[in-house]
Amino acid sequence: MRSRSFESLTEAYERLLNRPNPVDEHFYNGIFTRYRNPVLTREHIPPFWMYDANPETNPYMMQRMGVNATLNSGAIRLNGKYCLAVRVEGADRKSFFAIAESDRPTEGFRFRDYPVVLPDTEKEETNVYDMRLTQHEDGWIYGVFCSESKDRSSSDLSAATAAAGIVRTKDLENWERLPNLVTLHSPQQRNVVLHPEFVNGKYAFYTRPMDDFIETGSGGGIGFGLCEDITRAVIGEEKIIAPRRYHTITESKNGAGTVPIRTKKGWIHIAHGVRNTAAGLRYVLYAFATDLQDPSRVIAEPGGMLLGPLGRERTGDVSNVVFTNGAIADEDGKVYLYYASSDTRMHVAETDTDRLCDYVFHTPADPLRSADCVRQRTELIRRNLEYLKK
Ligand code: M1P
Repeated sequence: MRSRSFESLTEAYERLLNRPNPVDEHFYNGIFTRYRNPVLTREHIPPFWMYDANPETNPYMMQRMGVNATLNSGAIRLNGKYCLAVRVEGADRKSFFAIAESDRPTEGFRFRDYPVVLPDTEKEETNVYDMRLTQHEDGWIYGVFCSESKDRSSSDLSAATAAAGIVRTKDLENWERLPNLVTLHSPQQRNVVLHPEFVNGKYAFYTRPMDDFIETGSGGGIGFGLCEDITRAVIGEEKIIAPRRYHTITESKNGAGTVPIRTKKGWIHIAHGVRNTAAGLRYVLYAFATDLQDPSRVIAEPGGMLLGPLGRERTGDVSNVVFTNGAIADEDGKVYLYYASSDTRMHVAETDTDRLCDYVFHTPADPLRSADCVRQRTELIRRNLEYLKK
């Protein structure tokens, strides 16, 4: 094979970053717009993160440190830029965070020169991933992520424990690490999200209690808990606000996704739901709303999924998965939902708060039985046929 020059690799990378990302005109559902290209793939990783650029020490110009995937990203608008805290997975399976930013919400994302260097305070921690970025009313930007460690109490080599790591920053550059969240009644936690406002003067977290690393066990869904001091965050009671349910998209598990979006009608949450199939777990996104004064009170719960894996999104390292942990709501009402497909690459879907509210408050709830689903649909068809006759 012919070795390529570092310059030609850099040119290809720049071409990719400058590629426009048109709307996917083949997709329509009235709820959101899809874009034709992913916003981030492993091809968006700067060549100087992977290659030794010096031909004297790298005569074959080969990757010395490969990257496998760019996925589950927290999102925030900061200093006018759309910023993603991306989960980058190296060829060695370890994930880390890196900030990619753009002036435009749907294209042009470029990684900052260096990945995020988290203070290394949790000595047992093996892996970190899926950071949610919350611009909190206390003035800090918090990053809440999964901090994974080997479970040394088990003889199973793969046994691990998941906890919620917490960092804070003002600029996405300098990070202060706080102790991991302690939940007194749940052995493990993943998919923890910090609410952006104080609730009753306290920090409010959406949790996902779990008995085990993969199975949530007795953990019945998305929880909600309050803590006094985020610098030593401890949650006692976790109230389940969005339970998983038999024969729905959340039967196996669910988890909070984006930081809730404040709208006139309530907080809009975009979460993930998981069901089991003969082909393995299938992850889709769904939405619900909670009360503005009491964000632990669900006030609207549309049935079914908001967004599922489609076309090329359906295959990847963990196929049949879409996952979100970041959205940006702009002042003009537009909402950019950043989601990963099949644990491999990042996409964006565009909508706005009015549409999201219309979707959340006017989509019928899941009636939980086929017979009732047919009744719901028959009623829609009957109304339509009557209306269209006029
Ligand atoms: O592989 C799909 C997703 O699995 C996990 O989500 P959950 O905890 O709900 O099962 C997460 O590890 C996530 O990173 C991953 O995308």
